[in-house]
Amino acid sequence: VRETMGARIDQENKRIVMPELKMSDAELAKYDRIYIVACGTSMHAGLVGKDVIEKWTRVPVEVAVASEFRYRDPIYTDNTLMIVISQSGETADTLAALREAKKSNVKVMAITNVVGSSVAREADEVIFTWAGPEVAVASTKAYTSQVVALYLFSLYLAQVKGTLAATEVAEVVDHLQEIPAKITSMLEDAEQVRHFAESTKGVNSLFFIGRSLDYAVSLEGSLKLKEISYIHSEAYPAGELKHGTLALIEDNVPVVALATQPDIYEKMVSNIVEVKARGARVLGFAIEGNNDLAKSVDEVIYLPATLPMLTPILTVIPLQLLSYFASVVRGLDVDKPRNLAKSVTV
Ligand code: F1P
Repeated sequence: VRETMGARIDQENKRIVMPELKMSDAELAKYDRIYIVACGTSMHAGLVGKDVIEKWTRVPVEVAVASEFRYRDPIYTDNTLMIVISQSGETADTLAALREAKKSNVKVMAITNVVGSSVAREADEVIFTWAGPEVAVASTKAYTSQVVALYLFSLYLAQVKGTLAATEVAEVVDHLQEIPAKITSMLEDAEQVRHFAESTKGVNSLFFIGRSLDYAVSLEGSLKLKEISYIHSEAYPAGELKHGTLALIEDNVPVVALATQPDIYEKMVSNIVEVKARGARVLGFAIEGNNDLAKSVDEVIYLPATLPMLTPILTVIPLQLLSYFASVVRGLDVDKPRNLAKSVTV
């Protein structure tokens, strides 16, 4: 959590401040409907943001793919806020959606990495992520920092609307501050992910399953795999498998099953049992201290414990590493994926 981020932690009071916000808190508090519009990885960050904003502020959020949103006739009310997310700030579809919204006088807040970008200039409000230059084409740290920005914004909105108590905000802040050390330890201990990735060498299709926040993150895991490893993959809401897609699970199909959310853990296990019964080879993700998941899967990646709402920031790390190693093992250039531009400006 950068000191310079548009939404940041006030260490002393364990709350969030947004010193660069131009609108008043009273104006922010009146928004009761949010559209999050973005492309690719940034859209996936938005999906995590949706769950978090709705949980902490009770404001309904719709996440839309920018390339579709620009052709819609969105229903804007006086109290609609649009959040556009774009690492580069130059993605054509995202920019087009922003411009359409501006024509209807909708307040637009941008989450972007690039100061001076079109999105930053044209939005009414900006949260800069200060993630540094994206050296590789595929977004990785951009995702993490966008998700963090969304957590901070959600907490700020919850403070302003009074939907979370100061003690609840302080608890999240404490956990957020422990995240960087946890990510470091996960990056240092990547052997198991490498091993699983190597075992996918001859494989041409892979599934990710999860529920709730785990499903949102699994979409990003699946996109990374397509982008840099060129492996067909699908992220599926685990409970939806039984409505047809289960037919594609057969002997040795790798399935990455995210089971980090305690309230729906049992339901996830029953979905894992279903795919195992059809011969899938399952890599499970569980929170440290959960000794149960190992009974139902082939291998387990343990994630450091944090608040369940914050796990997406951690879960995405081994998912990104999985794509990285799957790409390396296939002899591909991870930094220059085919058919992908750093910013898609057409
Ligand atoms: C959106 C995006 C990235 C993807 C690639 C192409 O970019 O789809 O998620 O990794 O870089 O563009 P942006 O709007 O976040 O810059």
